Amino acid sequence: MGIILGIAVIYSALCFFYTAKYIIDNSEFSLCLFNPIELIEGSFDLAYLDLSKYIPMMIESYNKVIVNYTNLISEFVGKEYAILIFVAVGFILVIAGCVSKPSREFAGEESNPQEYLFTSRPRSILKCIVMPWNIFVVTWRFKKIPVIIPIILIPFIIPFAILMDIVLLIIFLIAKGIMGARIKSAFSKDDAIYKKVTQYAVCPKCKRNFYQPKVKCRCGLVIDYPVPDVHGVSMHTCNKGHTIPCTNVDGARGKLKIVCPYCKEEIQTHEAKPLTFSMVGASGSGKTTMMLSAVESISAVAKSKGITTEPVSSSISLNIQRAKDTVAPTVTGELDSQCLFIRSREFPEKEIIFNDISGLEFEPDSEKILFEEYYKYNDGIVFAIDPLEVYALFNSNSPSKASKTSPTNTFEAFYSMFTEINGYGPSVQVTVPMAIVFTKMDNPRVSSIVNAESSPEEFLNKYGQESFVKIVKSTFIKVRYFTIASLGNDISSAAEPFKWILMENDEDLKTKVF
Ligand SMILES: Nc1nc2c(ncn2[C@@H]2O[C@H](COP(=O)(O)OP(=O)(O)O)[C@@H](O)[C@H]2O)c(=O)[nH]1
Ligand SMILES: [Mg+2]
Ligand SMILES: [Zn+2]
Ligand SMILES: [Zn+2]
Repeated sequence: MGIILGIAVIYSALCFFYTAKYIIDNSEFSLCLFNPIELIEGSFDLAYLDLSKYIPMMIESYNKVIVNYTNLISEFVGKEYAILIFVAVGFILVIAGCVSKPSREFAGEESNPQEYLFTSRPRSILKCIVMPWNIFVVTWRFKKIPVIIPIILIPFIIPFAILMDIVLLIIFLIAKGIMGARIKSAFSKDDAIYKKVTQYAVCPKCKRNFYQPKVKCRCGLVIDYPVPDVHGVSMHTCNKGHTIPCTNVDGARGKLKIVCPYCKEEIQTHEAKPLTFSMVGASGSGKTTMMLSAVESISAVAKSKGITTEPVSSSISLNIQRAKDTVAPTVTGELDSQCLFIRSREFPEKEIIFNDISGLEFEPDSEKILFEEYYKYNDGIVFAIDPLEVYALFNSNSPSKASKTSPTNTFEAFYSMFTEINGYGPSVQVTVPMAIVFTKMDNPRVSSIVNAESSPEEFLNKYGQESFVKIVKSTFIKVRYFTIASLGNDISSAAEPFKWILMENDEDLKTKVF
């Protein structure tokens, strides 16, 4: 805005200068336009167009009108200075209008409180045309009565306001074109990077998934995710005047305070590509312990390669990882997903999200929306099985045996919700990787019964879970069985199911981390 207005003010000031000269020389008014072409060949003194040569009738009648004003003071200062004083006052009122507050009103709506660019605010052309006349708005807003002053002086405001309008409009339209092109190219560049590096964002609180979140300014105003647009090309400004980066050059935008557009909670996304695991399995099957050991083990591997991992949720913090053998069972109502950021100089940041609620530990009805999101956006499913439970169930003589939790029951409950939410038909082939994990292998009793069979599948077949093995195989294209220990001397196996899923989903992690 400053540049556009600056050029317009300088040009009209030059016009005023020639006009003033004309008035003093001729004791008469004529509007003289500065003509820079004349400057090249002629002298500075003559570099103007005298409008009385082109529209003599108009200038003549104009002089008849203003004589009523100038006569009031011409007795005291002489005719030429009387005209000059009035014309100068008119010129000053026009300039004052242009730089006044109403001309600098760019605030965005309440729903997105950030300032517009001068060239992109709503009805910007109209607002540009109104600028030289804004002295009326200013005086009216001030105390209403003072608006009489510009109304009385209107004959002196009109010539320079019209001149200013024409000059402003020409420069404005050129600037609008240039800004439009700059916004377009900056936006497509930024959007291409975002689509490639980040893809989308996930809320660990409400599990919903969206292209871009909202951003909270340091003053508390919540604005749309800043991207190069009508609010700015590299910086945006909130309605209270704070600047906010609108590209992720040097990771600036990734450091902003993020707000979920749905639940409005403050979250972290860092412009990191989210990779989401959903943990499935009966209560006590070892999901939470496996997740903690996996985080610990992945962090150790990453560290040895100069990669930083940052667990942001308290439930997977370092202290909890260390005390995992005493971890409290997942409590109903504690629904936040766990997030871990992975940073390296070699690749863009990644966000690993663990959805550690089996879904079966809750009434699906009361948490329906949550689970809809939970099972919709998945990069992999980790299905935990406690082999000892399978074994005990098979050897049990209890008459209520059929209703006890078995991998088949758990899988069926999960599968019906999973297919319903995703709208899959009965014969669908799911491409999401499915890791089936036998936990607690550090326990000698567990490892002896499992290792007695040739493979985990054989174990399940032998102990009454053939149907589970079959449905999983027919539904999921990518299935892999793992046997892990989350406690004991060596917990590195706990990371294997997660590594497999990460490698299936992300080139950077596949080639640079594992
Ligand atoms: N020995 C051993 N115990 C485990 C292992 N994984 C889990 N547990 C124990 O099994 C119980 C249930 O584990 P938890 O992770 O809370 O299961 P969740 O309900 O599926 O999250 C806890 O007492 C854990 O200490 C393991 O790999 N080895
Ligand atoms: Mg748990
Ligand atoms: Zn949310
Ligand atoms: Zn602000």
